[in-house]
Amino acid sequence: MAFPDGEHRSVCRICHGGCAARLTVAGGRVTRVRPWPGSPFSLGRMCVKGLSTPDLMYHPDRLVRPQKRVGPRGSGKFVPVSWDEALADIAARLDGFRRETGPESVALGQGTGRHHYFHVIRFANTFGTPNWYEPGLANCFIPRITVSNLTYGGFVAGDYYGEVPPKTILFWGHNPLVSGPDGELAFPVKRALAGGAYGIAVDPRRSETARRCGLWLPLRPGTDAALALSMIRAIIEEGWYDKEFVATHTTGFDDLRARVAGCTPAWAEAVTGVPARDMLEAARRYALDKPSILDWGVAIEQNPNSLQTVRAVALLRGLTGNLDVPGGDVFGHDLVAAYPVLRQALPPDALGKRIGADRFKLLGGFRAFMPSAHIPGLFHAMRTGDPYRVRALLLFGNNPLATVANARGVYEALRALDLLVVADHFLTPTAALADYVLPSAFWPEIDQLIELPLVAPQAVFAHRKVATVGECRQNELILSDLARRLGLPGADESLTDILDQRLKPIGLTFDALADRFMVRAEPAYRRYADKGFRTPSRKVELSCKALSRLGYDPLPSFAEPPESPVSAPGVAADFPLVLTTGARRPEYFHSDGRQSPRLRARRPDPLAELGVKTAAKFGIADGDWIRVKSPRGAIRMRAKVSQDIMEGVVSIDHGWWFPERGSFDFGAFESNANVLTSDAPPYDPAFGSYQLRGLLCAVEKE
Ligand SMILES: Nc1nc2c(c(=O)[nH]1)N[C@H]1C(S)=C(S)[C@@H](COP(=O)(O)OP(=O)(O)OC[C@H]3O[C@@H](n4cnc5c(=O)[nH]c(N)nc54)[C@H](O)[C@@H]3O)O[C@H]1N2
Ligand SMILES: Nc1nc2c(c(=O)[nH]1)N[C@H]1C(S)=C(S)[C@@H](COP(=O)(O)OP(=O)(O)OC[C@H]3O[C@@H](n4cnc5c(=O)[nH]c(N)nc54)[C@H](O)[C@@H]3O)O[C@H]1N2
Ligand code: SF4
Ligand SMILES: [Mo]
Repeated sequence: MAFPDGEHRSVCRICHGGCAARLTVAGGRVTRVRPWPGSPFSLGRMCVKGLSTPDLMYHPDRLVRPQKRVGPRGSGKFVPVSWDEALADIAARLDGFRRETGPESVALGQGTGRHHYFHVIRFANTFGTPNWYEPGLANCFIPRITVSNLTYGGFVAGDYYGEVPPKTILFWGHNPLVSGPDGELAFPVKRALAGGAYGIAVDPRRSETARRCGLWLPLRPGTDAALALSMIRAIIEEGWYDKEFVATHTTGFDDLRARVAGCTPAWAEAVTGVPARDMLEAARRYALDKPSILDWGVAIEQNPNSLQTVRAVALLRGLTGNLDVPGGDVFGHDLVAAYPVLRQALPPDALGKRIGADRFKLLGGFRAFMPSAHIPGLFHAMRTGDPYRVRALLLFGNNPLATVANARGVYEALRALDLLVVADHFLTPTAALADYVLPSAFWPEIDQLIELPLVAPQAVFAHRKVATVGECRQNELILSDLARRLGLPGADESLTDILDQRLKPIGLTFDALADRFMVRAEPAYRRYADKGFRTPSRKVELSCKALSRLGYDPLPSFAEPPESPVSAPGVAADFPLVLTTGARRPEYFHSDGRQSPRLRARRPDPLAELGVKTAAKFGIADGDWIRVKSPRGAIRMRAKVSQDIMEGVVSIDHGWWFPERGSFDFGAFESNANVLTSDAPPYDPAFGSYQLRGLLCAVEKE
C-alpha cells in the first residue's frame, strides 16, 4: 500500500502521554517527526523519545518478518517464515492445547497500556481463557482506579486544562515531568508550576518534578501510608478539612477520625523520616490553599499494602473537597464507547479458573475493574503445573524477563512452556526464547483512537497509519487473523468496524474523525451537587462498605514493608540500605529504546542513585561501577552520587538489557533490577501487588 508524501497529523504513543505529532512522509518513509501545535494536552511539545521515532522505526535490528526458532530455546537461531505459515502453525497448536488441557492452559500477556490492549483481552475472552496479564495492573494503576471507583465513584485526574489554575499540587510518588503518564502530560504540569502553583513532592529522590516544588518530603520508600494517615489526622484535628463538603458529601468521618487517632506527627516522622513540621505544612497547604491537585503515581502501588496505601492517599481529596472542582481533581468524560472486549464470550466456568482470582478479588474476581490473572501465580503455574499446567504464552509488546519481578523465575517459566509467541519491534531477551517472533507495527504504522488523558478522558483523537516497514503488522490485526483461523466469535469484525462502533456516541466514523483529528468534551464540574457521587451511598466513602463486604478493611492503615530495617533487622544486618526501583528516565520507556543511538548517547548506562554520605560510607564515588545486591541476587550499575536522594536509600533504574550484545540473552541478568526483586508473598490481599519499592540492599564498589 502506498502512502502519500507530505505532512500527516498523528499521535505519539511511545509512552502513555499521547503527544500530537506532525509526520513528514517522503518516498513512503517517515523522515521527520515534529510536534503538532494544536493539542491542548501536549501544547506543541514532544519529548526526546517521540522525536527519536525514526531511529527506532528504521533501525537495522528492527524485526521486519515473522521468524521461527530452529535451534534449542535460547540459541537465538531463527529462520524467516511467511505470516501464513507462522499463524497457521500457531493456530493449530493453540487449538490442540485447547482440546487437550483446556483453553486456560493458554495465557496471554501484554505490556503496559498500548493500542492493542483491549484486543488482547478480547482474544482471551473469545478463546475462552481467563488468564491474561499486564505487568502493571496489580502493581500499576489498578489500585488507583479501583480505589477511586470505590471511594468516589470514578477515576479523577488533575484539572490542568481548565480555566482555573491549581494553587497547590501535591505530587505523591510521581514524577510527571519525566513520566508524563496517564492522567496528565508533562507539559501542562510544567505550565502549572511555572504559572505559580505551589508544588509539594513526596519522594525519596528530589526528582525533576520535586526540584520545581516549594516543598520536598523525602520519605523512606514503602512508608507512604504512614505519611498519608498522619496528614489525614492533622487535617481533621487542626480543623483544616472542608466542613461543609464533609458533612454533606462524605460518609464514615467519625470512623476515620478514630482510626487515625494514633497517627501523630511524631509517629509519622519516626516511621517515614519526613520531618513533622514539613508534613504539617504539606497538609495545611493542600487542604487550605485550594484548589489543589493531588497527582499520584505508581510508587504508592508497588507494595503489598497497596489497597490501604492508595486509600489513605485518596481520602485526602475527600476530606478537603478538592474533587470535581475547577483546578482540582476532576472526573473524566468518556466520549466514545468502550472497546468491545466480548466479555460475555468467556464461559462462566472459566472465571473460577483464573489464576489468583480466588485470593485477589479486586485483581481477578468478579468485582475487579478489569479482571486479569496474578502474574506470580501464572509464572509459578508455568514452572510447576500448580494449580494446573499453563503451556502456551502469547506476548504482545511485553518483555517480562526485564519488567516482571524475579527475573530468574520468569526465565525458568518461559523455558518450561510448550509454545511461546512474542510480537515486538525487536528481538528482546524474552523474544529470543520464543518459538515464533512476530514483527509488530510502530505508532506511525497503525490506525488508532487515543483518548486523553488516558484514564480520565476528555478528548478523543484518531490517526491513520502513514507508513509500513517490512511485513510488520498492527497487533490487533495479528490477533484477528489468529481468531479467524480458530473460528472465534467476533473474528469477522474488522478493526475499522470496531473503531466505528466505538465512535457511534459522537456520530463519527473512524475516517471522519481521522480527517478532523480531535474532538473534545466540554468541561463540567461539581456534577455531584445534584446527583451525588457514583458510589452506593452517593457520597465519598471515607469508610468503604463495599470493601468490608469483600472481606477487606473499610478504613486505611499502615503496614511496615515486609523487608525493611524495622521488619527484618536480621536481613538488614547484611543488606543495610533501602532499595527502590524503576523511577522513570526521560530517554527510555521501560525496557524499550536502548537501540537508539541518540537516546543511548544521552543515557548510556544503568544508574544507581545514592546520597553523598551513603556513598562515602561504602567508598563509592560518582561514576563508579558498583554491585547492588539483595538477598536474591546481584547486578552492576553505575553510581550517581548526589544530594538529591535521601541518605540510606538506593534508587535503581529498571528495564535494562543490552541489545548490542552478540549473545542471545543480551545481558538480561546483568543490570536488571528484577534480579533483585521478589515475586514471593506477601501480596496485597485485594490486588496481589508485591514490593518493588522499599526492599533491602547492599552496595559495593566493583
Ligand atoms: N523493578 C521494577 N519493575 C517494574 C517497574 C518498576 O517500577 N520497577 N514498573 C512496572 C510497570 S508500572 C510496568 S507498567 C511494567 C512495564 O512492562 P512492559 O510493558 O513489559 O515494558 P516495556 O519495556 O515498555 O514493553 C515491552 C516491549 O514492548 C515493545 N513494544 C513497544 N511498543 C509496542 C507496540 O506497539 N507493539 C508491540 N508488539 N510491541 C511494542 C517494546 O519493544 C518492548 O520490548 O514494568 C513493571 N516493572
Ligand atoms: N519516560 C518514561 N515515562 C514513563 C514510563 C517509562 O518507563 N519511561 N513508564 C510509564 C508507566 S507504565 C508508569 S506506571 C508511569 C510511572 O510514572 P510515575 O508514577 O511518575 O512513577 P515513577 O517515575 O516510576 O516514580 C515516581 C517517583 O517515585 C519515587 N519513589 C520511589 N520509591 C518511592 C516510595 O516508596 N514512595 C514514594 N512516595 N515515592 C517513591 C521515585 O524516586 C520517582 O521519582 O510512567 C509512565 N511513563
Ligand atoms: S511524552 Fe510520550 S507521547 Fe509525548 S513525545 Fe514523549 S514518548 Fe511520545
Ligand atoms: Mo506502569
